[in-house]
Amino acid sequence: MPSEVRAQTAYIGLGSNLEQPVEQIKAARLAIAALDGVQELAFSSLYRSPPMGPQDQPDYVNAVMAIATTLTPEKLLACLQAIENSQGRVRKGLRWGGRTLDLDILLYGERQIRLPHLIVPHVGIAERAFVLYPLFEIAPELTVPGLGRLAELVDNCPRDGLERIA
Ligand code: ROI
Repeated sequence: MPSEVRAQTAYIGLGSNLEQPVEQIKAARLAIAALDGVQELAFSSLYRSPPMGPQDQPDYVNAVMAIATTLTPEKLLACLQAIENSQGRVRKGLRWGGRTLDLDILLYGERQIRLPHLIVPHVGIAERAFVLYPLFEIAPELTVPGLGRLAELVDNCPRDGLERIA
């Protein structure tokens, strides 16, 4: 084992539309920042957005967090899933139905990862205003591996009702 592991910058997407979404996002931010091997670098504003997918569910609150981490992508994913579970995430029911907390690894350094349970950059990132706009707020100069400049992705993605929460 190397005695020092180089930290990578990773971006995490946070979303919630059940059980006091703003509080869910704030609690998740603290839980992520408290993980061993994780340091918070930046946190976007909170955004409200109409649901993508089935419309008979509440609006979402979304945000993006930048971290420096020495965790591997798979270990980070496991930690994020543990936080989702501890905040009452129920993994059955309708696909694309409401959720108390959704934590996605959007980007992990420059890496492109294709595992059965983990695809990075996150699937659909280029079509999701609720991911691109908060990401752009904290990392306007970013290039998304395989997809190009974030600024250009934002320009090509309508806001779809996304609003920054004051
Ligand atoms: N829609 C919005 N607006 N925000 C989300 O975070 C979100 N997450 C999801 C689905 C159900 C696809 N829709 C969403 O997983």
